[in-house]
Amino acid sequence: MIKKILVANRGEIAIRVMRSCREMGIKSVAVFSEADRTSMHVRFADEAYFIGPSPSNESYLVIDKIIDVAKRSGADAIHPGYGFLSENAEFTERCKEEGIIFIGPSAHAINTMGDKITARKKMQKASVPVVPGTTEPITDLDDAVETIKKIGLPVMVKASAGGGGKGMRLVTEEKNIRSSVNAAKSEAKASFGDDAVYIEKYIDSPHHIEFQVLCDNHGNAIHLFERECSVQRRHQKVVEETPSPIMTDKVRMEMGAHAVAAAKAVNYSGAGTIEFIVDDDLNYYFLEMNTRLQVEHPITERVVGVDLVKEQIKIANNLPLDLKQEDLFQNGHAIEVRIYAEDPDNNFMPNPGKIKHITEPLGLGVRHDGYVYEGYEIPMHYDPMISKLICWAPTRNEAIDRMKRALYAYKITGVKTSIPFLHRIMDVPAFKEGKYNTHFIQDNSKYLDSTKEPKQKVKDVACIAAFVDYLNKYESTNGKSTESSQSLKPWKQYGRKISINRL
Ligand code: MV4
Repeated sequence: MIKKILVANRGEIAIRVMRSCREMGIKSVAVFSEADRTSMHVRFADEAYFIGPSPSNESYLVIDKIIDVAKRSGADAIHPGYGFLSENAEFTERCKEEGIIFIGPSAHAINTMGDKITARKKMQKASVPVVPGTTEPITDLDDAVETIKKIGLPVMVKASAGGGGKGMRLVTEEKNIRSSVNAAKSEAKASFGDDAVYIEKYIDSPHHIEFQVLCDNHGNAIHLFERECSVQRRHQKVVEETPSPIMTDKVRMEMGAHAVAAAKAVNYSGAGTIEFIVDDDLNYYFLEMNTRLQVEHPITERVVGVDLVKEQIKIANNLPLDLKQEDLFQNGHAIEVRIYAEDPDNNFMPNPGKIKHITEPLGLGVRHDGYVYEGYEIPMHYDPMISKLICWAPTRNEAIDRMKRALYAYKITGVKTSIPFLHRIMDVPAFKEGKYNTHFIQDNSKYLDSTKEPKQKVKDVACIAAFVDYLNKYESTNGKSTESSQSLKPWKQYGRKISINRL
């Protein structure tokens, strides 16, 4: 049985993993770079080891360094979190060679799902619906033109080694086919060292809905229902919720069964996510599989009542799943928002810096997974995500109200954050009605773009002008009350007339 886990990550996810370790009586080992000397995950762990310079390719991404710390600390297993080495097949192989348990799937599963053309073939064989398109790399431009005419425009040209929005091109006109395929190929070659591209029919205004799966090493596989992740900005998720507002019980059960079949097709082990794109008529298509624990896993944990990290560790210990599909159900509604150190009023520019003050929201139904503290300086070397706020309530409307309450109570100064933007999302009619797709943010800029309402400085000036105007009137009457000022003292009257917050 695993007694000590090296957490090959930083930030909120490192802490999240260590929390489950502690509950299970497992010791945790942190690794940290130069920029992370004062990071919270270092204090949270039972032991911590320095692994070099701040850039991740000189620290968190260096396989030899991670393996070396695992050996020196006597860790039996490595949890990779998300990002960094979490979907690196070479790393999982190295762990195996060194006799260290990698908490995650095999290199085979990572490689098969990592190559989108191979994954599409596998899914077709397993009768999982994929987007209509090609299952072989495009080698001949004339063939490409023929295929596209058959599928019908518009189409997407995608890099086989891509994913998460990288290396994609939309083709809307026949005359652009050749140049788009060529451009996609050279882009794919430059980004991934692999110029294989394939073609899919373009699904307009889709939903992004994903299913959480858990698979043990004894052939048992279950799904833990869906997460609706359509609120995205430049392929970055901003809000996630479960259940999906558009899902029906019938489609949910079908998609869940396909998600389990998809995972089984690659002999999956551990926690994984099957992504689908879904149109407004609830036609759904496999898009890709994420072979790791995901950022948005807490909403599933809250609604299904399962600690996913604990399950990952039990599976890594070769224990059979004790959860049964028929015993699982979705209880209530959970929403997660991601808080970034970014300025939403300045094109989401990263805003690293020192946290002057932080008050984290608390109370019924609120979970806050973070890592920053007062005086902490957010390094510029890593993802600017500060924390995740997860709210649960019996119904979706109550969960939204609770999220608004928690966002209102969440105070951070020193760095700009996306909190005001997230608050605005909760008030967008289409979000409240649950009628949104992946175009939500661009479609609702009139509600979301703060530059369309007066800036705080303008409000301040308006306030001062109103006060000066008042003083002028007061002084012109020699301190005697006028009709409008009546008998109130100036400050009192000012206070009643003008509430800064209401301006
Ligand atoms: C698509 C698509 C429409 N049709 N594929 C973007 C991320 C990557 N995982 C796949 N993506 C898309 N693939 C076809 N055939 C639209 C998108 C897409 C998208 C998908 C999920 C969530 C947000 C998105 C935003 C823009 C485009």
